[in-house]
Amino acid sequence: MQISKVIGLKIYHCLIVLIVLLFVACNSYKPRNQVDISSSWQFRETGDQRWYPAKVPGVIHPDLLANGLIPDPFVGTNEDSVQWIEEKQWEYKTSFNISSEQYSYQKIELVFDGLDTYAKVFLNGKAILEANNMFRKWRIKVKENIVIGENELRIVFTSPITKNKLRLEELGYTLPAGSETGKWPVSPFTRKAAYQFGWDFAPRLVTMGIWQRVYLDLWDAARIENVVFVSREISLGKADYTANVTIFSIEANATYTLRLLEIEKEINLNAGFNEVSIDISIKNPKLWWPNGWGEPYLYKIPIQLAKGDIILDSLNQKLGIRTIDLIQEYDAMGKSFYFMVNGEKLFAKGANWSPLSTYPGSVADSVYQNRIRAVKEANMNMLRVWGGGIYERDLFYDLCDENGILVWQDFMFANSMYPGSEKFIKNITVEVEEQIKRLRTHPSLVLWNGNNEIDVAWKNWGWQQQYGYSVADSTKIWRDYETLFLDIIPELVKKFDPGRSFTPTSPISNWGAQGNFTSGSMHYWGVWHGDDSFKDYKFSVGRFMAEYGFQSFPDKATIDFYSSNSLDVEAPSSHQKSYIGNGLISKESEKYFGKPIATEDFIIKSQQTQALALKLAIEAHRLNKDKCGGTLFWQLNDCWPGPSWSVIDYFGRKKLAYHMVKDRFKPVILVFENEGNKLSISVVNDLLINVSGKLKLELFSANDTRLWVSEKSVHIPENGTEVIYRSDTRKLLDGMVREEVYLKATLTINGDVVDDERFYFVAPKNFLGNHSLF
Ligand code: BMA
Repeated sequence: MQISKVIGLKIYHCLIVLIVLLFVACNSYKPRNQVDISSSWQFRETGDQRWYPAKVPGVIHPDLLANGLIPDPFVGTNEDSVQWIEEKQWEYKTSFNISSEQYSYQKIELVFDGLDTYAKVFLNGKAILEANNMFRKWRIKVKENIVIGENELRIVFTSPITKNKLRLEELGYTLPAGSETGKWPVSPFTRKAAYQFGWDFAPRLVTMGIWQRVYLDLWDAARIENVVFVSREISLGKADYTANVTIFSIEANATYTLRLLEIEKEINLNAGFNEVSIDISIKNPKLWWPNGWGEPYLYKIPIQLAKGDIILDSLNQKLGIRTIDLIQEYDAMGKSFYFMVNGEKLFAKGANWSPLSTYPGSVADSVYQNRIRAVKEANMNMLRVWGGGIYERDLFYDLCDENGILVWQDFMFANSMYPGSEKFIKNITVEVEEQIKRLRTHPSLVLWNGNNEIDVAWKNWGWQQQYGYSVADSTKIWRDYETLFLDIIPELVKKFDPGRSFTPTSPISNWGAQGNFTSGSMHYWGVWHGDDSFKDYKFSVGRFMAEYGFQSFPDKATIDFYSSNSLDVEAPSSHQKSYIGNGLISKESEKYFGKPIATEDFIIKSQQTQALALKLAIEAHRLNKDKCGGTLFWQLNDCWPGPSWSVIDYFGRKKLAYHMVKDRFKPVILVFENEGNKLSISVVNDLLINVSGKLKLELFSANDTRLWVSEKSVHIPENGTEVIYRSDTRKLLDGMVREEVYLKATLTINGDVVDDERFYFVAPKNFLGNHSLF
């Protein structure tokens, strides 16, 4: 009975396969189809009997939380009590159905956009993949393992700690490991987001899981792998591009039709990957402009791959027509670092972007939309995707394209030295190639940068002594660095994205010595990590300010989420991850805004202090736009709720500094400068036009009664700066009490107020009026 049932079933399966084969043979090809595998996922710790519902894309911590198995790691000191998760082995499984129609595709591939990180994948019990890199995409041919009807997919995640502990011992010396806080510094060995191992703004939550989309890719005959437009000539009248279309064909000597815009081409392909080139010319092109300079116009280029009447694959590829170059040239000051966009010198204004969550795959699209809207509204034109985080999802770059936000893209390496084993380098090589190919199509992408701070760290942070390296170890470690960042990665950029600029590291110059402010990119941390005061921002302007910042506390509602006793914010708390702690916030805020009278006052004062720091820095950078190519403060956003350098907190609540930055990034601003009794007002203009305006000066008493007014016409040079007013504060005060008056400057262009600024003759805490900020 049993045997006959089995035989019956086998015959039944054979019949279906036969029918399917016949169907393929007799029928025409079908269009490519993708089927998400996002439902019915379950997870468990290996060895447990019980499975729990899971969310995919996602990772283990939010799944445990959703099932009530752990407290929220973002609340109180819970982070400490969930550390056990990182050393366990976790399993995810689901089942999905395949119809005979789906099975009839010639190719069935299982695609993981991202697995975090060491994952063994089983399909219907058979091992089909061993993944080892969070930043890679995995595509596996599964036609021979899949069945019509129900299929089971199971993934086993091994802890990066367990996995790499051994490697630590093998090496014989310890590698610097970013800001990793665990016992075993494994992060340099693990191709996984560094901030998840602990950072000075992030908790240690070493996640595991299916952090990006999983789907089946079903296709017949051939599919489009990618399309890249290489510019040949861009002039006022036309833009000439070559579209390089990479197509994978199953059969050799197969003929297809490729359509791009109105061009149709018969193509004959080999089996495997083929590159087909089509030249296009766009008459009177509309250019893609960064935010503040015009519309970021995007052409949508339809591309179709067909066989006979069947469209096998199609997509709409965006094209933003612009030229962008990073100019690093020796000049009278040292060596420049600025971007030319469409032939104009750009002053970059923006921020450093870090992941939106400790669980980056779980972030809703709306959060990305919200943040990029805030970036645009704050008059920013550039974001730096920082190397201790993740290569962002496509949506991020799409939003940057659409909103004119240039992207400085770090490769994901930060504050660590990396092993140079052949296997590891091979893994990185694939990762880098994949990411270049994925992101090079975005007009917003302006720069590939090798790593965050490793060069300056190796040369200045005393790692050699700290880790007790022998000369031989030191030589080897530095050689491994050079291989990766001076050979392999730049070669890959040159090969796959030759038109894009590359820098091996950021910063190029270390802030420690004044002489370094004459060349290259700079992370200025004299304020915060050094002993400098806010006044030093003025004298610490490098050729491109890629990082600088000051911490503050988030709004009370955010603090209430993670701390039941918001009164403890001043005490060192588990959410303050910077070794500097809260002392510096208190010290600087008391200096400018006075002693806080209660917790809420402390929170506000911390935010005012951060806003003041960013104001002083940005003004100094913009005033020096001849020398300095841009200003990107640290950091735009947060990955969890807590005090940090961010101007928008984890929940999207904007701090006072956000509003300050938005104001100071306006295209045309007035800047007050005061040295001794000498007072001046400058205008900074980022617009590409010369303008004439009117400067109105008004002296007010502390209770806002106007004491006098004067007006003068001013010339504002295009894309430049100019001092438009000078005076002596003693003359202006004319015997009045400093604490009791302030000066207001208003700039109008064609009757519109473009900026107004107030100058106080004393520190904000000593001013006798009741003004909200200063
Ligand atoms: C910069 C960043 C981060 C860090 C920040 C604040 O150096 O690259 O590593 O979080 O400083 O310390």
